[in-house]
Amino acid sequence: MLDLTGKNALVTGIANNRSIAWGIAQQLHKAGANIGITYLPDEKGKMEKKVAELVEPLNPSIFVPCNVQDDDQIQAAFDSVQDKWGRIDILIHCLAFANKDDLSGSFAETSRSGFATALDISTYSLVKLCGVAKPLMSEGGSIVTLTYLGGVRVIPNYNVMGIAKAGLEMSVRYLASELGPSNIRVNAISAGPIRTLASSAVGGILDMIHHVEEVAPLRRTVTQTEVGNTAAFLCSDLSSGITGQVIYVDAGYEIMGMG
Ligand code: NAD
Ligand code: 0WE
Repeated sequence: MLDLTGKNALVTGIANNRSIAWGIAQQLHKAGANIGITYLPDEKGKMEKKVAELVEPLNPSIFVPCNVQDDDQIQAAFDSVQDKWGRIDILIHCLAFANKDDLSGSFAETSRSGFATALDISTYSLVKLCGVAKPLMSEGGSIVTLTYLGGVRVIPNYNVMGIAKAGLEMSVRYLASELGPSNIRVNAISAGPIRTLASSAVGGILDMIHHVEEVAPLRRTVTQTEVGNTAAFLCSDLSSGITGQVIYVDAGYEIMGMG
């Protein structure tokens, strides 16, 4: 049985009730994990209030700000993990960002700073969080990140995010190799397109979703809950032999040649 009782799980990337991270947090909670939440703070504290209300039913024992571009905030978040839990078993990395201008038009014209921002937030943050989490994963652990097919194939307009996801998937392999001897597993879930805050801000996402509904073997898209269930599996002992992998949760779309 899938059982996460007694496991401490830190979940990043919840912005609202459509976030993939919210689907994951709910399934981890259902499986019995203790939940800790980090959120991206804004100046007015609006995000803090919104996310706090949303996650209340999960009784999070940790609720801390963490902008992954700020090393001090990352350290403070893991200091509170150390204080409250003493140990962490599960880390969910479920965030990405590129400037909106860099998700359309010419990839060749991506600015140096836009490229750096996308890779800092979407790729380097996994490396950094793993480095800080490692000493706290004293009984082994499982780290899961979210990626997209645009890191392997050219998907129109995904542009610099494709390079960020390619780097993310390769980071998963290097991290899995390095943390494996400490019994820490690192895997990625490659989700099919889902309507979320991030994806809805992208022009043409609805057409893309309709395309997947026509072509994917299951003739539909996937839900946050389905991604959450796969994350729960990857965080549980049921997947104890799996590390360094990218698992597609995409209704089968990735296998198709005439996509
Ligand atoms: P979302 O907008 O709900 O989540 C993105 C999160 O990133 C937000 O919670 C936001 O606060 C956070 N974030 C952005 N910049 C940050 C920073 N500097 N520090 C900390 N947090 C920051 O959208 P989502 O679709 O749930 O995205 C979650 C993950 O899933 C991303 O990695 C995305 O690439 C991936 N993904 C999404 C889809 C999709 O179609 N929605 C498909 C495959 C993979
Ligand atoms: O990884 C993502 C979303 C990434 C994303 C989205 C935004 C929109 C708003 C990163 N940064 C931003 N910045 C913003 O200002 N997905 C997998 C969803 C997605 O995004 C696409 C897609 C799909 C699918 C962009 C172009 C084409 C397809």
